[in-house]
Amino acid sequence: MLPSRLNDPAALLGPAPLEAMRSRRQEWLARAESLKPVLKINERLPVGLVSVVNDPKAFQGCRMEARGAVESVLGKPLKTGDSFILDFGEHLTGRLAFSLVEPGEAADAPLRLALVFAERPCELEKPFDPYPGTLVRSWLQDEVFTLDHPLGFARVPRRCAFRYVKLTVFAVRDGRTAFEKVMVEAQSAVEMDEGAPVPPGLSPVAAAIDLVSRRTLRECMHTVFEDGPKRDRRLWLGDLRLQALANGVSFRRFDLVKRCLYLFAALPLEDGLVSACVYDEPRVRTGNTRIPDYAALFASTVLEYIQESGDRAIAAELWPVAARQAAVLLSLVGDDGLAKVPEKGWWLFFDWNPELDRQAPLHGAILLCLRRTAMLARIAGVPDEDARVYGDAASKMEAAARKDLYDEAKGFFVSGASGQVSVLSQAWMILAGACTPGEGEKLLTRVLRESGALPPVSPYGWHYLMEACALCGGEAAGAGRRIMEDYWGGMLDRGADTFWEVYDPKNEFLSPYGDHRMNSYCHAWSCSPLWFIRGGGFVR
Ligand code: RAM
Repeated sequence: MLPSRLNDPAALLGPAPLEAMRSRRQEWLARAESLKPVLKINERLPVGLVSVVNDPKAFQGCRMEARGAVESVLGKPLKTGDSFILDFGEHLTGRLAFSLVEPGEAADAPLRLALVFAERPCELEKPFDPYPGTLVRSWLQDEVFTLDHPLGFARVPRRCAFRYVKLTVFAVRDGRTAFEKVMVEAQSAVEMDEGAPVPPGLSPVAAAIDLVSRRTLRECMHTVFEDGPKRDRRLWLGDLRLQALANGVSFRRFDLVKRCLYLFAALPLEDGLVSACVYDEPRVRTGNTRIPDYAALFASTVLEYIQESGDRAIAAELWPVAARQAAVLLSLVGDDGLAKVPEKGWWLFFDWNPELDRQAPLHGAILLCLRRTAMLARIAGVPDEDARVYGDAASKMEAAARKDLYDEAKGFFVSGASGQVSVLSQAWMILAGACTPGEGEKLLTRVLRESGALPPVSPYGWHYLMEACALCGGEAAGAGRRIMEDYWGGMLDRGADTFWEVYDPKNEFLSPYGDHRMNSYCHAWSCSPLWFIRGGGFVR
């Protein structure tokens, strides 16, 4: 049995944390504002012309083929119907701009251009419409841009994320205007070579994954850590934790991590749970989303930030937020010490695999949260008698996990009424300390051989398996390295120059949104191999 007050968030440490959060909101917002980075803008030029070709052997059935030098379209008088695709050589985030000249007589009529920006060839393979997806169509990056006076410098207003851009001349006074130069004003809070140098002695595959992870992270670092620069362009706590880990061993821009922590602290939901996401544009505000497994990561993210940056003062400052997360999350734990999947009002994420039973992962996430909260309490200077509740609650949940969620016959942690065996149930239980690293090592090596164990489908899900592997060490660490090389290396083999939101080697068209073109092909949470390569210690 849990001590009864642990089941009652209002009773746990009283209302003080919530009141402290409310009273400090303005101060935290002001601190976040003072840490807003000035973005670095670099002009980037296209490296060639390409066209999309259908190829059943290529990923998603299409690929780019080179079509000559950019110079062949520069200076050439434009005609209605002209169309070409520029390749910028790597994923960029920013605004397309160009300068136009008059090759002969004055350009006396507007230039109307159709633009399609693409992270991957699939976005240019066929028209976006009819659009079958479930997310709003406007995330797809097509624009019509009309320039009244097609002479001199012009900039497309929308910030886009892309490697390729298709330009089609809808209408122009034929022959009166020409592109002199087409460029991207690429933006990020960081430059590629900033921060820690690439460690020497990496294997070729680790070096390639390191580079693409770093580029993925750079592309997601703007005035906040965004989840994806194409979509949703917002700060999510689950993504932030992995970005912050990768940032700690690469760009080391701790100001941006701190800014994001303040934003989450200042913009919670009514009951003090941190919102799973917050918006930064056009002004900061809460995203109103309850994801327990994200809120459970708040204390971990603060702790890891302290470990990397040495900024211990933030522990006491953000302590009320961490305390409040533990209190609200404990409302999901029954008297028997087991986490219960709430019926409504919450979104349990963990991965994009809809078949995942989330009860055991939820149990692990809350247990991990309690342990990290107890650690943070020590740094924050919380008196032992107040901090003890977290350790006590963790012990109860650990015992309940071993008693009721471990299936001796199957030899795995199981989840929900169906007793599902999944990769993620093992990973979260191990990370939460529901078993020893030695037991975890055996569990992981077995679950990876078990064909019936449900796998994740996103780099986010696979990250937590790799983190469990790194924690257990031994054979599991080797398995972690192979997962990284196969899964992230698999994206590289399929032409990734940034890592993706979703990747299922068995289903190239998988999308949580009903259209693979809506997937984000430069996605924050997939940058975490950088952390394993540079800090996790198992991938040299
Ligand atoms: C989507 C994004 C984001 C993720 C949430 C849960 O909106 O992919 O990265 O954190 O879902």
